[in-house]
Amino acid sequence: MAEVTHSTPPHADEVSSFLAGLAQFHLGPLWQVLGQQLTPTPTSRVRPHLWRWREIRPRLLRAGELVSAAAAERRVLMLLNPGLEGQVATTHTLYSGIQLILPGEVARTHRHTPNALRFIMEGQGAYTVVDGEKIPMAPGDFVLTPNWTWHDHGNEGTEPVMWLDGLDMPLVRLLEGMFFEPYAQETQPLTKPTDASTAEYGKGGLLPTWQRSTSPHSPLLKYAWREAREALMSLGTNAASPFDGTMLEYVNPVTGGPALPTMASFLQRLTPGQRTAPHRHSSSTVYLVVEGHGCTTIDGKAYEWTPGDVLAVPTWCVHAHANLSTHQDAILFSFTDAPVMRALNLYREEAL
Ligand code: 1HN
Repeated sequence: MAEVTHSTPPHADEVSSFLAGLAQFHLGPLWQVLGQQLTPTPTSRVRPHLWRWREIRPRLLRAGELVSAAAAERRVLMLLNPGLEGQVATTHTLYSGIQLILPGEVARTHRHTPNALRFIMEGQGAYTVVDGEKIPMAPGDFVLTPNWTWHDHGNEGTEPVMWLDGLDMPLVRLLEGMFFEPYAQETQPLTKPTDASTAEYGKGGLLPTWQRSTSPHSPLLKYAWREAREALMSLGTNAASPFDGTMLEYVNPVTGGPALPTMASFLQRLTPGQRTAPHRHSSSTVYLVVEGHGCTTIDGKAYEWTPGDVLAVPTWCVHAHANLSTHQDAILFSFTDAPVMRALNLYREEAL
């Protein structure tokens, strides 16, 4: 290659006409964008946001009057992040919504590559079926429908049932890994005993010797509320995390890892008056308030919550929780994209 030398500096108009001629070849000068790309810390368009149950619930019930489950495929009000206009996303990686199924309704069978989780908020009598296993669902239960498992829902009770859905759909779309398939019939045959995964993998650390799941998701598909709450409340609170209080993870009982390969899920307790220390991490979080009354401060702004409220915390935002009650515990359910960040060596956490 010939050596390039500048005897005279280039004229500004020479540079700008050079730059203007690049776009037609789909070329661009990196030196103009490097500062925006290599930010010292993550920059997110996601905004902290609180969705209030008293605003969601009546609108979801109204949707139940106006739209049938059959017409909707799934009757859900999406929790749309105000910083991500036009996107179906609660954070940049996580989607969440509140689903309603009325007595007698069926939400037909399908499968897709996004992983889904559910936390039941209200109502008895609903069930989900995952790959031929019927799973009755009651308030507080945490239920998985992992990547590519056939699933449908029904309500055999007498009251509306509502739950929080959490999916890794924005991440799957970014990665262009979306596949979806409807089942040929509305419902799938029941090929396993009811709650089979609880019988096999949900009995307190006792696992079958003749089989051991090697799947990338938890083989336990339901974590029942009674056991989860009891596990949380039976722990002492002295040694708890300064940042999270007493916090338990819903883990894969075989590996001890996250219940789903892309999403980690947690239940945490804040004792009356407890205030956690501020921290931040390179994972985004969706919180659901299960019990109590408190407040989460995110980058200096306070979000006050009561049961049923949902809170989105963007990545790398400083946050701290406070239980504002003097006599009642607060319990938060949450899910995050931390497993993805850890797998890619992008996870960081910082105390402030
Ligand atoms: C889905 O399949 C369900 O099965 C709920 O209940 C919410 C949101 C986006 C894409 C698929 C369900 C969903 C979803």
